[in-house]
Amino acid sequence: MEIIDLRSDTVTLPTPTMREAIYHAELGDDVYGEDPTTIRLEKMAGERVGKEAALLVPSGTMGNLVCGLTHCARGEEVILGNQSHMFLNEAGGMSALGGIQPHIVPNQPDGTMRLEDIEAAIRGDNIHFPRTRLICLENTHNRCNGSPLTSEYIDSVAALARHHGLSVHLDGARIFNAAVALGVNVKELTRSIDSLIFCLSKGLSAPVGSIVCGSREFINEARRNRKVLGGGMRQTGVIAAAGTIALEQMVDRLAEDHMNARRLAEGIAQISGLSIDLTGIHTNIIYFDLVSDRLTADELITRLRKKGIRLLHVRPSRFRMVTHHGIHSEDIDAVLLALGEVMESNTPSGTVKAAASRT
Ligand code: TLP
Repeated sequence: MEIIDLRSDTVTLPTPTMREAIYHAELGDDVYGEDPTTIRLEKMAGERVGKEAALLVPSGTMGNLVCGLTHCARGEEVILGNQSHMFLNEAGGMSALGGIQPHIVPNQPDGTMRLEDIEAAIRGDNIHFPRTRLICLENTHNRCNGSPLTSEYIDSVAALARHHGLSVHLDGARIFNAAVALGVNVKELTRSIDSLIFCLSKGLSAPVGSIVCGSREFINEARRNRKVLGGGMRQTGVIAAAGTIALEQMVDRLAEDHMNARRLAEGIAQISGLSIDLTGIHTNIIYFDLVSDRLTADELITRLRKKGIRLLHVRPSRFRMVTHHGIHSEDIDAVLLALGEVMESNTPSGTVKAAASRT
C-alpha cells in the first residue's frame, strides 16, 4: 500500500539530483574548515538571506540552541511566544544547557506577539530581575497554522528590540515558505534581525541539516558553541551537497505545497464532524479538529492509518497535516475521500476521548 505521510515536511526524501550530488561531493574535514562543499553552501546561504556569514548545523533544534547560547549568558532572559517551537518542542535546551530563562508572551493566532506584550516583558534595571537579552520570532509559525510573519511586523519588533538594546533571533525553520507565500524576497524577512536559522531538511527536502546565519562575529562565536554541543562534524560535504540543491532547486516549488494545503483544508471544511478555520491557512501546515462524537481521535488515526494515511495528533481532538514534496495533487483527493469515508462510516461511540498530546 502506498503511504501518504502528512505528519510533517520533515519526512521528505532527498531528490535524485541530491543523491547524485552527495555521491560526487568534494569532501574535507569541516572542523579544520576544509570541506569545500560546506564552505560553498555556507557562503551561498548567507548571501541568500542577506547575512555576512553562515554555519551548517545538524538540526534546527541545535541551530536555535547555538544562537541562544551565542546571544545570552547564564541567568539572562529570552522573550518568546508561548506557542513557539523553541519554547514547546526543543526539550528546554536553552535553560537546561545554557541557564537561559524563557519569558513567554502569548502568540496571537497569526503567529505574532503583540508589541505591547513584548514591551511589558522586557525587564527593567533591577538587581532582582534577570537581564532581558533576546527576542525570538518564528516564521512561518508552526503551531499558528504555519502563518507567515510579514516584514513590516518583523521590522517593528526589531525596532522595539533596538530601542531597548536587545537582539532578535528568528527561528526561520520554514522561512522560504514564508517568502513564497508572501511573494517577497526572503531578505525582506531577515533584514532587521540579528540571527536566524532555517532548515534544509523540511520542505526543501534535504536529508539533514539547518543553517545558522548572522554577522561574521556572531557566526565565529556560534561555531564555537556548535563545538561545545558536539555539533562539529567532519566530511559534512555529504550533507552540504544536498543542502545546496535544496537552496538552488527546491524553494520555488513550495508554492505547490501551499496550493495542496489550501485544497486539503477546503475539502476538510466540507466534511461533517471536522472543523477547520480556513482564514489562517497560507502555507503548507493545516490544523483541524474532530468535533463529532461518532468516533474518537484514536479511531480516526487508526482508520486513516489502515488506509495508508498518516497525520499528527497534537491535542485531544486536534490534528496537523503538512504538505510537502512527497505529496501530489492526487494524494489530496485520496486523503479527502478517505477522511469522508472514515467520518461517514461510524456508529456513535461516545464523546471524543482525551488522548495524550504527541508533540
Ligand atoms: N518541527 C517538527 C517537530 O519538532 C514539531 C515538525 O514536524 O514540524 N523550528 C520549527 C518552527 C520547527 O517546526 C522545527 C521542527 C524545528 C525548529 C526543529 O527542527 P529540527 O527537527 O531540525 O531539530
